[in-house]
Parts: sequence; C-alpha cells; structure tokens
Amino acid sequence: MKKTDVDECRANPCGSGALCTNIPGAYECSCPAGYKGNPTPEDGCVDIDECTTSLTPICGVKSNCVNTPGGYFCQCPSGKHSLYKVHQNYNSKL
Ligand SMILES: [Ca+2]
Repeated sequence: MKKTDVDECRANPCGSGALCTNIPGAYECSCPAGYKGNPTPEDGCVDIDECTTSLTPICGVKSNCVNTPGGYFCQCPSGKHSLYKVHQNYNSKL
C-alpha cells in the first residue's frame, strides 16, 4: 500500500532563516550556506559575519569587507566606484 507523504515544510516547522527539506515520512531543517546556528524554531539560523570571523583577510589590501545576509562583499574605499561581490551563496527570502 502506498502512503502519501506529507510535506511538513508547508507548515514552516524550522527556525528563523532555516531551510526545510521534505523527506519521506519526515523533514529536515538545516542552515543554508553562509549561515550558522541551530535550525530549530527555538534558535534559528543567523548570518555568519565573514568579515570578523575569518581567520585570514578575505578582502584585498585596502578594500573594505561588508557583511551581508548569507554572504559578504569587498568594496574599495569611498571614491572608488568598483564594487566587487565575491561571495554570495544564499539569496535570503526574508
Ligand atoms: Ca555574512
């Protein structure tokens, strides 16, 4: 007999910022790339501030690191126009 799987993700069972993956008979919560934390409703996922948590400089010399939700980018000091997005691995739906 074939059981119909329920998509538990439709009820948003995961925490803030977490991804829900429906699997047969269950579901999984996970934090997307660029986020850390516990994907449960009690906690939720939070953005990783790559600019302050990286052990090695992630931007070039004299460039500014700007943290963004799910990523970061490097920016030349004001006066320069170039804006170079180097890392954005998750487009938040929030
Ligand atoms: Ca970030």
